[in-house]
Amino acid sequence: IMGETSGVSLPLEIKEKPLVGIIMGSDSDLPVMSVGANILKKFGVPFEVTIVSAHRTPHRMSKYAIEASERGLKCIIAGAGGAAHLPGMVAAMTPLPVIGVPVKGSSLDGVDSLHSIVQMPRGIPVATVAINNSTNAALLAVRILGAIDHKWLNEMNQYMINMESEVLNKVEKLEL
Ligand code: RP5
Repeated sequence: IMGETSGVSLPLEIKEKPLVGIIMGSDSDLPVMSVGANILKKFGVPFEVTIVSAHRTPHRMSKYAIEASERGLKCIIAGAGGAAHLPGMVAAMTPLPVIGVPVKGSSLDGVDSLHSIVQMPRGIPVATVAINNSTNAALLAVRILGAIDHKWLNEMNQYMINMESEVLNKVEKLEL
Protein backbone atom coordinates (compact mmCIF):
# COMPACT_ATOMS: atom_id res chain seq x y z
CA ILE A 1 0.00 0.00 0.00
CA MET A 2 1.16 3.50 -0.62
CA GLY A 3 -0.20 6.93 -0.12
CA GLU A 4 -2.24 8.16 2.80
CA THR A 5 -4.26 6.24 5.35
CA SER A 6 -5.37 7.42 8.78
CA GLY A 7 -3.71 10.76 8.08
CA VAL A 8 -0.25 9.13 8.03
CA SER A 9 1.73 9.21 4.85
CA LEU A 10 3.37 5.89 4.40
CA PRO A 11 7.04 5.80 3.64
CA LEU A 12 7.52 4.58 0.11
CA GLU A 13 8.04 0.88 0.16
CA ILE A 14 11.31 -0.35 -1.28
CA LYS A 15 9.58 -2.82 -3.52
CA GLU A 16 12.45 -4.37 -5.41
CA LYS A 17 12.23 -7.99 -4.19
CA PRO A 18 11.21 -7.25 -0.60
CA LEU A 19 13.15 -9.05 2.13
CA VAL A 20 10.96 -7.90 5.01
CA GLY A 21 7.18 -7.84 5.11
CA ILE A 22 5.55 -5.36 7.47
CA ILE A 23 1.94 -6.25 8.15
CA MET A 24 -0.60 -4.90 10.61
CA GLY A 25 -4.13 -5.65 11.66
CA SER A 26 -5.65 -2.29 10.79
CA ASP A 27 -4.83 1.03 9.18
CA SER A 28 -5.19 2.45 12.69
CA ASP A 29 -1.84 0.71 13.46
CA LEU A 30 -0.08 2.76 10.79
CA PRO A 31 1.16 5.62 12.97
CA VAL A 32 3.04 3.07 15.09
CA MET A 33 4.18 0.76 12.31
CA SER A 34 5.34 3.44 9.89
CA VAL A 35 8.12 4.36 12.34
CA GLY A 36 9.67 0.92 11.83
CA ALA A 37 9.10 1.16 8.09
CA ASN A 38 11.12 4.37 8.07
CA ILE A 39 13.98 2.62 9.84
CA LEU A 40 14.09 -0.09 7.17
CA LYS A 41 14.00 2.63 4.56
CA LYS A 42 16.99 4.36 6.15
CA PHE A 43 18.93 1.09 6.13
CA GLY A 44 17.97 0.55 2.48
CA VAL A 45 16.32 -2.79 3.24
CA PRO A 46 13.79 -3.76 0.55
CA PHE A 47 10.43 -4.13 2.29
CA GLU A 48 6.70 -4.10 1.71
CA VAL A 49 3.85 -2.80 3.86
CA THR A 50 0.27 -3.97 3.90
CA ILE A 51 -2.81 -4.50 6.05
CA VAL A 52 -3.59 -8.09 7.01
CA SER A 53 -6.11 -8.77 9.74
CA ALA A 54 -6.25 -12.11 11.54
CA HIS A 55 -9.90 -11.60 12.36
CA ARG A 56 -11.34 -9.49 9.57
CA THR A 57 -9.38 -11.02 6.68
CA PRO A 58 -8.38 -14.51 7.84
CA HIS A 59 -8.07 -15.90 4.32
CA ARG A 60 -5.82 -13.06 3.23
CA MET A 61 -3.71 -13.69 6.33
CA SER A 62 -3.30 -17.40 5.50
CA LYS A 63 -2.37 -16.63 1.90
CA TYR A 64 0.16 -14.00 2.97
CA ALA A 65 1.81 -16.28 5.54
CA ILE A 66 1.85 -19.39 3.36
CA GLU A 67 3.35 -17.58 0.35
CA ALA A 68 5.79 -15.36 2.27
CA SER A 69 8.89 -17.56 2.11
CA GLU A 70 8.48 -18.56 -1.51
CA ARG A 71 8.10 -14.86 -2.41
CA GLY A 72 11.58 -14.34 -0.95
CA LEU A 73 10.72 -12.64 2.32
CA LYS A 74 13.26 -13.42 5.05
CA CYS A 75 11.40 -11.98 8.00
CA ILE A 76 7.92 -10.68 8.85
CA ILE A 77 7.12 -7.84 11.23
CA ALA A 78 3.51 -8.04 12.39
CA GLY A 79 1.85 -5.32 14.44
CA ALA A 80 -1.53 -5.70 16.09
CA GLY A 81 -3.55 -4.37 18.97
CA GLY A 82 -6.17 -5.74 21.35
CA ALA A 83 -6.67 -9.47 20.85
CA ALA A 84 -3.48 -9.40 18.82
CA HIS A 85 -3.51 -12.79 17.12
CA LEU A 86 -1.88 -11.73 13.85
CA PRO A 87 1.82 -12.35 14.67
CA GLY A 88 1.15 -15.74 16.26
CA MET A 89 -1.18 -16.96 13.53
CA VAL A 90 1.24 -15.86 10.81
CA ALA A 91 4.10 -17.60 12.66
CA ALA A 92 1.96 -20.75 12.72
CA MET A 93 1.81 -20.74 8.92
CA THR A 94 5.37 -19.84 7.92
CA PRO A 95 8.83 -21.09 8.90
CA LEU A 96 10.16 -17.51 8.66
CA PRO A 97 11.09 -15.50 11.76
CA VAL A 98 8.15 -13.35 12.88
CA ILE A 99 8.58 -10.24 15.01
CA GLY A 100 5.48 -9.07 16.85
CA VAL A 101 4.78 -5.45 17.70
CA PRO A 102 2.14 -5.01 20.39
CA VAL A 103 0.17 -1.89 19.43
CA LYS A 104 -1.31 0.15 22.24
CA GLY A 105 -5.08 0.28 21.95
CA SER A 106 -7.51 2.60 23.64
CA SER A 107 -8.60 0.60 26.70
CA LEU A 108 -5.81 -1.47 28.27
CA ASP A 109 -2.68 0.54 27.49
CA GLY A 110 -1.28 -2.10 25.14
CA VAL A 111 -0.82 -4.69 27.87
CA ASP A 112 -3.56 -6.74 26.23
CA SER A 113 -1.64 -6.71 22.92
CA LEU A 114 1.68 -7.45 24.65
CA HIS A 115 0.29 -10.47 26.46
CA SER A 116 -1.52 -11.72 23.37
CA ILE A 117 1.70 -11.62 21.36
CA VAL A 118 4.30 -12.66 23.91
CA GLN A 119 2.45 -15.62 25.42
CA MET A 120 2.93 -18.00 22.53
CA PRO A 121 2.73 -21.73 23.20
CA ARG A 122 5.90 -23.83 22.89
CA GLY A 123 6.76 -24.64 19.30
CA ILE A 124 5.70 -21.45 17.56
CA PRO A 125 7.93 -18.52 18.56
CA VAL A 126 7.21 -14.86 17.98
CA ALA A 127 10.01 -12.41 18.81
CA THR A 128 8.09 -9.78 20.75
CA VAL A 129 9.28 -6.19 21.11
CA ALA A 130 8.05 -3.58 23.56
CA ILE A 131 4.64 -1.93 23.22
CA ASN A 132 4.56 0.34 20.13
CA ASN A 133 8.29 -0.23 19.54
CA SER A 134 8.31 -0.87 15.81
CA THR A 135 11.77 0.72 15.79
CA ASN A 136 13.21 -2.29 17.57
CA ALA A 137 11.24 -4.64 15.35
CA ALA A 138 12.89 -3.08 12.30
CA LEU A 139 16.34 -3.16 13.92
CA LEU A 140 15.87 -6.81 14.83
CA ALA A 141 14.86 -7.53 11.24
CA VAL A 142 18.11 -5.94 10.03
CA ARG A 143 20.05 -8.13 12.49
CA ILE A 144 18.24 -11.24 11.22
CA LEU A 145 19.18 -10.28 7.66
CA GLY A 146 22.74 -9.71 8.90
CA ALA A 147 22.96 -13.35 9.89
CA ILE A 148 22.61 -14.31 6.24
CA ASP A 149 24.24 -11.33 4.51
CA HIS A 150 27.27 -9.42 5.80
CA LYS A 151 26.06 -6.25 4.12
CA TRP A 152 23.35 -5.84 6.78
CA LEU A 153 25.74 -6.83 9.56
CA ASN A 154 28.05 -4.00 8.49
CA GLU A 155 25.12 -1.58 8.30
CA MET A 156 24.09 -2.56 11.84
CA ASN A 157 27.65 -2.13 13.12
CA GLN A 158 27.76 1.35 11.64
CA TYR A 159 24.36 2.20 13.14
CA MET A 160 25.58 1.13 16.58
CA ILE A 161 28.82 3.11 16.26
CA ASN A 162 26.84 6.22 15.26
CA MET A 163 24.40 5.77 18.13
CA GLU A 164 27.25 5.45 20.62
CA SER A 165 28.93 8.62 19.31
CA GLU A 166 25.66 10.54 19.50
CA VAL A 167 25.18 9.57 23.13
CA LEU A 168 28.82 10.32 24.01
CA ASN A 169 28.53 13.73 22.33
CA LYS A 170 25.47 14.51 24.44
CA VAL A 171 27.26 13.42 27.60
CA GLU A 172 30.24 15.63 26.72
CA LYS A 173 27.94 18.62 26.25
CA LEU A 174 26.24 17.96 29.57
CA GLU A 175 29.58 17.99 31.36
CA LEU A 176 30.60 21.38 29.90
C1 RP5 B 1 -6.49 -4.96 15.73
O1 RP5 B 1 -7.50 -4.23 16.33
C2 RP5 B 1 -5.67 -3.98 15.00
O2 RP5 B 1 -4.34 -4.42 14.93
C3 RP5 B 1 -5.81 -2.69 15.77
O3 RP5 B 1 -4.71 -2.45 16.60
C4 RP5 B 1 -7.03 -2.95 16.62
C5 RP5 B 1 -8.14 -1.93 16.36
O4 RP5 B 1 -8.43 -1.91 14.99
P1 RP5 B 1 -9.45 -0.83 14.38
O5 RP5 B 1 -10.77 -1.10 15.02
O6 RP5 B 1 -8.89 0.52 14.75
O7 RP5 B 1 -9.44 -1.06 12.90
O8 RP5 B 1 -6.96 -5.93 14.87
